[in-house]
Amino acid sequence: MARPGNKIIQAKLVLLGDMGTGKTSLVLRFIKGQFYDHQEPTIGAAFFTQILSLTEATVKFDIWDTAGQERYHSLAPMYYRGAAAAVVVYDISSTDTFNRAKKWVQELHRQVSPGNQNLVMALVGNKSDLNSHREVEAEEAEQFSQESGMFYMETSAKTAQNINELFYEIAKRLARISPPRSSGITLNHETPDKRRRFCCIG
Ligand SMILES: Nc1nc2c(ncn2[C@@H]2O[C@H](COP(=O)(O)OP(=O)(O)OP(=O)(O)O)[C@@H](O)[C@H]2O)c(=O)[nH]1
Ligand SMILES: [Mg+2]
Repeated sequence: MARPGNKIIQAKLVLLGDMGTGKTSLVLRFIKGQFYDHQEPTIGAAFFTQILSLTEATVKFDIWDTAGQERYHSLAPMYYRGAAAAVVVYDISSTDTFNRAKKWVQELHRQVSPGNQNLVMALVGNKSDLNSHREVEAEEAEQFSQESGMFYMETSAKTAQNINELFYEIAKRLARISPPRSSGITLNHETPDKRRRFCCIG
C-alpha cells in the first residue's frame, strides 16, 4: 500500500543474461518466494509485476524476464527499450555467462543509456550457493560493474540470498532519480519519439 503523500513510481525493469543463469528463478523467488530445481527455459519473455514500498516512495515494477537462448536475442530491444532499470545476470560458476553479460552491458550502453543517463543498471552474479564451483571472481565482476556504471551484487535464487536486497536497491535508486511529485497521472506509455521510463502519480 502507498503511504499517503508518498511518491508512486511505475518503472519498467528488464532482466537480461545468458540462458540458464537464473533470471526467471530470481524473479520467482522475489515475487512468490519459490524456487524450482528444474525451472523451464523462458520462451520469448515473461511478464510480472511487483510493488515495493520504501519510506520515500512506492515502486511498482513492471518486470520483463527475457529468454536467454540466442534465438530470442533479436527480441530483446523490445523489452529493454523504455526500461528504467536493467538487471544483467550471469552465473558465478560459468565464465561463459560472464562474457555474455559483458556483451549485454555493451549492447545496453549502445542502445539505451546514451539518451538515458538515469537507467539503473545492476550486474548480478547469481548462484552464489555454488561457490565451490566458482569461475568468476567477485573482484573482477565488481571492477567491471564500476567501469560500466552499474552496481554489483551476488545472489542465490536457490537460498534467497540478496534477492530482496537486489530489488530494494534498485527501487531506492529509482526513487532517488525519479522526477519530483506531480499532481497529475502520467502513465507509462511510450510515445514515438520519447519513451517514458517513469510514471508518477503524485
Ligand atoms: N544452484 C542454483 N541453481 C539455480 C539458481 N538460480 C537458478 N538455478 C537453476 O538454474 C537453472 C536455470 O534457471 P532459470 O531461472 O530457468 O534461468 P533463466 O536465466 O531464466 O534461463 P532462460 O529462461 O533460458 O534464459 C534451473 O535449473 C534453476 O533451478 C541458484 O541461485 N542456484
Ligand atoms: Mg527464464
